[in-house]
Amino acid sequence: MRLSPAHRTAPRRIAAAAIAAGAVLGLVGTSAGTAGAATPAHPGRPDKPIIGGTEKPVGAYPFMAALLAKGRGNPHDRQFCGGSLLEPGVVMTAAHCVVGEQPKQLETVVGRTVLSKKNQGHVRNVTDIVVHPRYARGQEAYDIAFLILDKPVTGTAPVNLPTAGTDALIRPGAKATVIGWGNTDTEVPNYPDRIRAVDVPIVSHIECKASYPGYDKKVNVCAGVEGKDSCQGDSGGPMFRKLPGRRGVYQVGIVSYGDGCAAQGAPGVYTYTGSAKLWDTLGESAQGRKVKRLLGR
Ligand code: 4AZ
Repeated sequence: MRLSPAHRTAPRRIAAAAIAAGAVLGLVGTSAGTAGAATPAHPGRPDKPIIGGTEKPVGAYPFMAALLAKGRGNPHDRQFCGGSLLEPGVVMTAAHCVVGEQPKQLETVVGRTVLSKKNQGHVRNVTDIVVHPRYARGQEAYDIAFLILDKPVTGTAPVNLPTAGTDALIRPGAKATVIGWGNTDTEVPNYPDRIRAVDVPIVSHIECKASYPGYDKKVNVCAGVEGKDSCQGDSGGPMFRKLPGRRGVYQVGIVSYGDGCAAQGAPGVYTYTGSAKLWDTLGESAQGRKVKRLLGR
């Protein structure tokens, strides 16, 4: 689901809560209004600012995944969330993207840049969806889930995760990057076919809690500034940092929610992937323990 009608009519509402109701169903079920956001009617304005970002060349983010509703239409119209390759057989995304969905309803494509280009990247079926055991619909925290793929994606370097419990990577003011095929326009729905990226500053927990009462600093991190943010359709995708002298990038966040997009005083909220509590509590379910073993955590 891209732009929820609830979001359009009630801009102060937290977007993720609205989305939790039917991430995929909005696209798979009927051709409801929400799916129309990415129909051929979308004008495509590549020069417009994700919000405030730029287009990226093919191959720039090999670990990036798109979540697609299974079907025969153009993948651009079927994309509803982002994700990232964590292991050859595991894609990480947001819980609100996939909660309540059946693996058969989705597929994922890893390493594609232009959604409509079917020859780009690696398409995989999903055999299992593992939602964090503490994620509760209608609430915001623990917004993380894992897709188990039918076949591993080999020859692609997965994204790195921070060592759990080391918060050095989320120092306020540090520069991170968020990528996706989400809405690029704060006024009208505009979903790009080519991936976009924007650099966003990490925002302090204090500032973030002031904007969002449901914010949990143990498992969340905020980023963004007026004009630069993730938006609808970017959910589940990665926010990451490039570290000097280190190969690859480190994913510090998963796009989770926000109050609108790119507005002053309303940074984007991310699931914090370096959170010790997030990974510890994943072990509270049998499925979560399985994922931890798969990831060697
Ligand atoms: C969403 O609804 C969404 N500005 C994603 C990111 C943000 C807001 C909403 C952050 O998917």
